[in-house]
Amino acid sequence: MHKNKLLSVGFVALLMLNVIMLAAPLAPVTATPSGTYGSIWVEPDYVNGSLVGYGNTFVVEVKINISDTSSTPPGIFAFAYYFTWNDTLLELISKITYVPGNGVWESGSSVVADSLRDEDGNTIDDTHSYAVTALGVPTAFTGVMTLAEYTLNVTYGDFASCDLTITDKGFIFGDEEEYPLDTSDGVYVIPEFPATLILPLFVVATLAAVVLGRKAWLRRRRGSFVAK
Ligand SMILES: [Ca+2]
Repeated sequence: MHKNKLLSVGFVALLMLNVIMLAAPLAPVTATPSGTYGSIWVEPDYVNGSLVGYGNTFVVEVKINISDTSSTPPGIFAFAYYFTWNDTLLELISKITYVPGNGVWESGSSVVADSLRDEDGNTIDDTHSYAVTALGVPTAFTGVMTLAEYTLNVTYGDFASCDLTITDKGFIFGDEEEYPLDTSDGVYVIPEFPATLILPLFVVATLAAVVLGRKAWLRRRRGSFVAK
């Protein structure tokens, strides 16, 4: 009996662990990247292709955080970057691009580059080149903003991964000089064992253990009753 009670306590603990895992957030909240002069990054930084599913789309953003400190020229007048994906795993469906607004770059801006490129030479686009410069002598941009949103389609269903790569092609600051931003790529992954199945399988295994444990206990009870 004591052994059965211990087993029951174990099963309850497993069930409680299931509840805790279901309630826990799946990803930690990360702080906005900074960098010496600023940063450019992909958000979210991790995309699980299994969760998206073959033939479905997901959206990632390219964001910047331009520092405004006394040790650096305040803000940017122009920017240029490449965003690159693996064209055998993903297909770009659409993109939305932005320029700094909200009281900066008052004289408008000129889009220098907004083109899709085939950088690896397989005739399929794998890179977006985006560059914008302010006109006149405007207020330089500092702070956080989204430069572009990319909608990508999952075109390969097996285990695979690739970087969603950012290449800094030049951020021109208030003194007309180019300073490097900290860059942070995103990662796209179809895991070998889909993470989506881990939790349901754990729940099923726990329930199966409870049922089997109960049956074994009943068999022993019946056995001792017959023996009497
Ligand atoms: Ca290509």
